Amino acid sequence: MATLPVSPEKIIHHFGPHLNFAPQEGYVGRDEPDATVKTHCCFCGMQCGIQLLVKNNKVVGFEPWMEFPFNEGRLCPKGVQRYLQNNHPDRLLEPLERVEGEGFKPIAWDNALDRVTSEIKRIQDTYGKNAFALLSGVSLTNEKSYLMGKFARVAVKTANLDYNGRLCMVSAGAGNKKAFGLDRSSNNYADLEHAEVIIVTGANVSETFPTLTHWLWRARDNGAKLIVIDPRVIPLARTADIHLPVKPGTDSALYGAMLKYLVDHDMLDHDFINHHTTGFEDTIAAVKDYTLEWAETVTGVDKEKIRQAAELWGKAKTSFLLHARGIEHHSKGVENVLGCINLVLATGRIGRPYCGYGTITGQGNGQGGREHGHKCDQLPGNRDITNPDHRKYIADVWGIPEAELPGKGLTAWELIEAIHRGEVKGLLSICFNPLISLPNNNYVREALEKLEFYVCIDFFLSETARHADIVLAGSLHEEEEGTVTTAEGRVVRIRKAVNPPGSARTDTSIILDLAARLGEADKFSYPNSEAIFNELRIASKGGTADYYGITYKKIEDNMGVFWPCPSEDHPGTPRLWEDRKFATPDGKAHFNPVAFREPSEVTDSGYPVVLTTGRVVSQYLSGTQTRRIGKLVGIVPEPLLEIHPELAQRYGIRQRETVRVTTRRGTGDFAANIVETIRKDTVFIPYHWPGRKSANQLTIGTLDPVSKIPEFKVCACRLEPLGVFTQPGETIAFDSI
Ligand SMILES: Nc1nc2c(c(=O)[nH]1)N[C@H]1C(S)=C(S)[C@@H](COP(=O)(O)OP(=O)(O)OC[C@H]3O[C@@H](n4cnc5c(=O)[nH]c(N)nc54)[C@H](O)[C@@H]3O)O[C@H]1N2
Ligand SMILES: Nc1nc2c(c(=O)[nH]1)N[C@H]1C(S)=C(S)[C@@H](COP(=O)(O)OP(=O)(O)OC[C@H]3O[C@@H](n4cnc5c(=O)[nH]c(N)nc54)[C@H](O)[C@@H]3O)O[C@H]1N2
Ligand code: SF4
Ligand SMILES: [Mo]
Repeated sequence: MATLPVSPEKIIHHFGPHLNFAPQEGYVGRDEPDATVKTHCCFCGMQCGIQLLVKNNKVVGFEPWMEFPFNEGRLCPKGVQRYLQNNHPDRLLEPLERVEGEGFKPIAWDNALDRVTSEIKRIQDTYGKNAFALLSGVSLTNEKSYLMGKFARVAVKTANLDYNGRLCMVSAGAGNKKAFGLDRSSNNYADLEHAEVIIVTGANVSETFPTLTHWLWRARDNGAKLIVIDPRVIPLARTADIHLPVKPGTDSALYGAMLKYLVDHDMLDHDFINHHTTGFEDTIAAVKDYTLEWAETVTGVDKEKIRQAAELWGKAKTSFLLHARGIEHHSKGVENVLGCINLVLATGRIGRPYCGYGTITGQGNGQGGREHGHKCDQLPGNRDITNPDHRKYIADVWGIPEAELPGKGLTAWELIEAIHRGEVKGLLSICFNPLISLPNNNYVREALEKLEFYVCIDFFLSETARHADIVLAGSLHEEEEGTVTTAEGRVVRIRKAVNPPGSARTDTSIILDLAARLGEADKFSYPNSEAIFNELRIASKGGTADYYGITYKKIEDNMGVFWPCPSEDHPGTPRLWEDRKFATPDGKAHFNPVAFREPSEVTDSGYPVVLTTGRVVSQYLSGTQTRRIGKLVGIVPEPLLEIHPELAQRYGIRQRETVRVTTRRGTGDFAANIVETIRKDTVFIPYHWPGRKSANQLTIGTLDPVSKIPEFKVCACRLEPLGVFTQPGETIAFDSI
């Protein structure tokens, strides 16, 4: 096959087929690779297609995969650099054991795995089955996510398994299930192209889903109006028709006022509301007092701008509403999501060409990983672990009596609290770095230190892994076969390009080995990842997330298949709800009343400034992977405190001055970046860094009562300039290559 020799430097942020550079034939100045492997980026939920170049069992570079329909070869700065991990000098090449007073020492695999199983048994014999907990993550493939759910319930026999999606998509998932009975974007993103009006709320798309901007620009080229709702003038907002700089924690008031405006001006799809929904009357009753004036006082957004936004939305014939963590990371995350869905249902613009709604899933397999049972309340196929029929079906697939299937366990943050209370004594984590990612990380560190035994499976020594008794050297995305499900709901193939380096092992083989040592070899013997997928297909059959009709071959032949796909002759479902039959028991979409309530911590004289947290384009999540890649470190070397000039002046803060930020949980020091693109009452800190640079020293552990997501997006802080100045790049204190 002819391949384009493209060096990383040549791939720029939004390069498209029209970009004018002349590729040379062959691999000038480079060796011919042994193989070119079509797979997907390991990072965000876009799961851009990419080709990895392999030489001598090492990933040595990449090329765009032009034919993959979502990104058509485009990649963002992280995608361009991701190939540098496999060969990285920090890769864990063998298991490690902590030796008191000496630090980590290499240990043989057999000894490491025996120690893990004997500690699981000791802790469970002494304190009960649920005293051993597991934390999993959705950078893992569907196969591994499914396997972790089965491993916890069938091999470890504990109820306590949860996952890092608890910090991510659960508010959206809970809201979608309430409203639609199913949790997926209603349309694929090609339906953005001819949407007349697009609302993007709480999603910094240009930095967090850069290749999605292409579809937004295509819509703009076709005349779409864009409404951006964000406390910051994010890059996307600079060209928006309307930007609503909402005060963090007040979105539900904004959506309520917009809904009232639609009702008062009869901008409603009565036919859709009457025939295909329930709950409309109660929902509008809840917002009857939400005038534009009231909304302005609560949200801090000019009432005329709210009116304009409601007017645009109300009059559109086609539209798309997208949101992400900006509205979901709240103690009322589910209510915010439902507020958005109410606006969509009121206008009936869903599940038709160019009429869609969806949360933008964050992690690589954030979609598939939230369907196949490594959540504390869930079984595969997005089944409910408390539903007797669902339990029976999965118990049969797994070959165990239903009574042996554990019940609902604790969520991620509740597990940390249970460790503090002494109820959970042992922990296995895979693909999760809670010490950076959970709120109030001083409290998390104390919990890790209280554990009698902690084992971590990772390919780098993450900050959390440093607290482990045993670290098992696992595998990267490109070291195992599997599937993931993109933010659109498209199931795609992850291809193995290389073997894990040194004596590192695939995650799957580690889990299967542990299951065998726990005496369950017969239930955990799969010849390959495809065999796990084939069991997952059966386990998901008849569930709302039905993958039964999807096979590896079908995915490969079609470059992906959209679930639900209930039979092998079914083509998959890029657009949901075209038949107007929703997945709720009554087949209707459900309006849900949303009354505004304050965030869990509001500003006062002691803590007068709103703190919100999020991301930058060049770093990924807890940074374990991206803080090790020099070129990415160089783009944003350290977390900066974004602050408006007027607020900075009030505290005498100057550009690049180190500012001490204090909340009721902790303090951190951050260099100031004085910008006019943020509200005057709010500061923003990206959270990808550890130690004194960690935003999560400051954040609050209050949970949404339904989804149990922490309130990362709003708490109260105070600011103190320290009189110390740094220049960009001066404080780099992290390993890079
Ligand atoms: N570069 C990069 N890309 C990523 C990731 C990454 O770490 N780095 N992570 C991936 C993952 S797992 C996720 S979940 C996604 C997250 O993607 P996003 O949700 O887009 O990212 P965030 O920066 O967390 O938050 C988005 C925006 O919410 C705004 N915001 C804060 N408070 C509020 C509020 O109360 N209301 C509203 N309307 N907006 C508010 C912030 O100003 C911010 O611009 O990104 C994915 N992509
Ligand atoms: N303040 C604040 N905190 C936040 C957020 C915020 O906006 N603000 N966002 C939250 C969100 S949305 C998210 S998703 C979480 C993410 O939080 P985490 O899930 O803790 O973040 P990751 O960096 O993905 O951690 C995954 C770890 O698993 C490893 N890993 C990755 N892939 C694999 C794999 O395939 N196999 C194995 N064995 N290991 C793997 C990585 O090296 C890393 O150490 O953070 C949350 N925390
Ligand atoms: S947009 Fe997401 S999936 Fe695509 S290259 Fe960037 S990080 Fe990777
Ligand atoms: Mo996330």
